[in-house]
Amino acid sequence: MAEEIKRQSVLNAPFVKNMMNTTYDMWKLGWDELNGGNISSLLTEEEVSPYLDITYVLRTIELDFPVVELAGKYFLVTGSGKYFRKVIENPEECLALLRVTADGKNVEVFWGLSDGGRPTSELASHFMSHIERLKHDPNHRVIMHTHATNLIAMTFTHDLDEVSFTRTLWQMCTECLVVFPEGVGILPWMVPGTSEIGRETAKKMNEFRLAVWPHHGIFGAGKSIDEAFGLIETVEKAAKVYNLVHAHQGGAKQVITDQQLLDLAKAFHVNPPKRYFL
Ligand code: 2HA
Ligand code: ZN
Repeated sequence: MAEEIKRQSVLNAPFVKNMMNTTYDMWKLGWDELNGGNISSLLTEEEVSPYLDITYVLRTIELDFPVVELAGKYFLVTGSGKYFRKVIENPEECLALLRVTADGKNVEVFWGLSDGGRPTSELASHFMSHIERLKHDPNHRVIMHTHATNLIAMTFTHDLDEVSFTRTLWQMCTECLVVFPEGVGILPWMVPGTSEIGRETAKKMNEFRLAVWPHHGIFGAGKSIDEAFGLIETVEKAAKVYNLVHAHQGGAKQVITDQQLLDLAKAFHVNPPKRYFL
């Protein structure tokens, strides 16, 4: 008789706990009202198998955008229509652990979405962005989307040119240039939840780890949930400073200068593209 394998509850898995805590933190920051926001985290079979029987598929969900590049890869994702506020209370309903099938046309669910739900409505943007980021960084793991309040506000008052938007962010807090020396990408306004916005977001992920969706929110990519969150948190902080300064009559009396930005780049060994400097 086959020896019974003792598995720990997936609720004890560090990747599930981190997702529960981070979604709650993001809701508390006011970024993820209602069902706003979604996260996907790439996992290895070695990480997943101590917690789940990977020969036992609960159900298969068809994708309308094939992603053969991700065949066989495991992801923990937030569910469509689920509230970040509730993930911590009910992870098994709000999250899903899944694997992309060999043909890239379906995902197999191993755990979660216990009420019969579907993975995030932005799965196209997540999966296509993972494909792009993995080309640049084999250690890439996480795509995070959120409705960061100050960043959204800034997309109404600032022009949406990538160079000038990035420069303004860098000028607001000294460490911004060091955190995202490649700058931020900006999409045109588009209808969310579609393969088209997925393709455009992924195109930006070729060059950037941050892609702004004007009047909607932001996508961030990282090697971990903490890194993707930290990137977005840094942009959101700079956008908040921008909004505070511009709410002030007369606006900024001085900003961090180009020479100071270049001094920072030199001191921290980062290489921001030349086009950002006037
Ligand atoms: O998950 O944020 O963009 C809801 C959204 C869609
Ligand atoms: Zn959104």
